[in-house]
Amino acid sequence: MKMIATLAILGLFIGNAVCDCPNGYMRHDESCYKLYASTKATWAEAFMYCQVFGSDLAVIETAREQTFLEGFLRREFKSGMSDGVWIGGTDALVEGEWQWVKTGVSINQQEFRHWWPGEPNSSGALGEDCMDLLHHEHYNWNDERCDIPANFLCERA
Ligand SMILES: *[C@@H]1O[C@H](CO)[C@@H](O)[C@H](O)[C@H]1NC(C)=O
Ligand SMILES: [Ca+2]
Ligand SMILES: [Ca+2]
Ligand SMILES: [Ca+2]
Repeated sequence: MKMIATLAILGLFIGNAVCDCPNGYMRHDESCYKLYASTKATWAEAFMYCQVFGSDLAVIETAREQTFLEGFLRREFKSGMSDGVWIGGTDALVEGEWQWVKTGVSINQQEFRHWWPGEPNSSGALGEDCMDLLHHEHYNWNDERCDIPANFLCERA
């Protein structure tokens, strides 16, 4: 009996260790997410912020993850936040060849892609090489100028 109780407690402990995210993160499936809603940074700064805290700019690989993040960001949105929220895609190395920086995986070849209609549009004279989720485009994917200060979304395992 005592043995079983010990095992049960141990199981609970291990179970929690697997399921818990660090304080301030939101769990979904195998990932923990943190939206930096009151810090605005360029894409490169946001990339570094995430790394400092043991995470990466978010990588969206499935429709399920996209749907969760749309709901999460919609709930968290409040006035004062930037329209766009940085995530971890860029085509800064080769124009038009989008990749997730964390993994180096080609976004163009990923089965799941979720660009807003008309995006990426490389708008403006300077073009747009960094990926964000725009509130006014329902958190679908957009290419944005990398030097714009915006809120950002980090993800960790
Ligand atoms: C191009 O993308 C920008 C955001 O990066 C958006 O604000 C703009 O409306 C888009 N332009 C067109 C014509 O879709
Ligand atoms: Ca992910
Ligand atoms: Ca581009
Ligand atoms: Ca764009």
